[in-house]
Amino acid sequence: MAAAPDDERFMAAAIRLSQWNLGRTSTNPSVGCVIVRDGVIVGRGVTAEGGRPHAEPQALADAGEKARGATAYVTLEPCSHHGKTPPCAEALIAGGVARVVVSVTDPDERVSGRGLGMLEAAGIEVESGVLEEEGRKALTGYLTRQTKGRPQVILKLAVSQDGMIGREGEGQVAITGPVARAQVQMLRAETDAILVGIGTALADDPELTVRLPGLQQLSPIRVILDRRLELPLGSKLVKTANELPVICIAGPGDDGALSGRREALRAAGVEVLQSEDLGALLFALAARGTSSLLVEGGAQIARSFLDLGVIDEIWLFRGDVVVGTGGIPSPVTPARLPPEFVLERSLALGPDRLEIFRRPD
Ligand code: AOF
Ligand code: ZN
Repeated sequence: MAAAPDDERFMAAAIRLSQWNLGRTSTNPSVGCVIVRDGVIVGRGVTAEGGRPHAEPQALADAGEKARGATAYVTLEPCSHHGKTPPCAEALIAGGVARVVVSVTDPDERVSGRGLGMLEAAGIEVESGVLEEEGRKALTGYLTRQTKGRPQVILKLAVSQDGMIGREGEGQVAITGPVARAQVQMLRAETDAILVGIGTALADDPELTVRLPGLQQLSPIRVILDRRLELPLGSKLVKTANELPVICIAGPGDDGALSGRREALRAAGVEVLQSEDLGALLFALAARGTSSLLVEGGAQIARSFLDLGVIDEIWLFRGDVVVGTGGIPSPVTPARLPPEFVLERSLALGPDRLEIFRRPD
């Protein structure tokens, strides 16, 4: 049965609301819930920062007595388990809602189908799959970690007019302007972790934080692929490691040769992990609750992730400048894009342009 237009309209509102806390609820997904009575939204809730309380009890509290007989729209199936909070399905039952409309069922094995089952058993009318495609997009990080055991991976590249990402032997080359750079900071704020290779860390001495006013506390954890543990103790990354986690990923084996470096980095507050390969690294990051990973540099690393087939989205910032001689070619340009990716969004950012490509599931 096709969803009623009103159901889609209110689910769209719940999905928009869910974006409010994207990047702030890890390891929990950011879920949105609106409660509707006689065609009017009477309660709103979104998963709180840090993941709890969940969306539904907040929307119910917001609606108060008006929740009785109302319809709740939730982007993810209400939970049925006694975790760190009581089940949301129970809260909806106790709140007296007559109908629950869900976008995406929860793959978490403690919930999966049971949340809907509890509601139905209590005589509540239940519908799921409303605006499912949009709902899935809004929950991509969480769903990828639950179903694939790895974070959602976003590759960000800034490419000049002549298809370059920088210049050989130089640190940061300005490819895009301030509006595009602010957009990159927004993207960082919405992701759990950011990754660069040691080459980029050495050449640029980056901080990899969010510096937009008011959003500084949303900086992702920083992961450096640093096979031989070369990250300098004087780098900005190491100097800020006590305020915001930095994880250096050493290559496999060779314990003896690296032990001095490892101890020095650890003493400076850097976490050092060893990983066999990128697949194992992604698995380890997911196991510690990372739902989304932003891969920012450089070309070699972008290629390795692309070759492994684990890039879910490519954010291609197309700059206005020409790099010319000595340029480092981008592994991805609009003309040289892995064929499975489709353009999802294209927007102007001052003189530059952002194109977002997605690999369909
Ligand atoms: C909901 N509403 O807003 C969210 C849900 O560790 P806990 O007890 O907080 O449970 C985490 C699980 O709760 C998570 O894996 C997912 O299944 C669900 N998240 N559920 O009903 C929400 N954020
Ligand atoms: Zn819940």
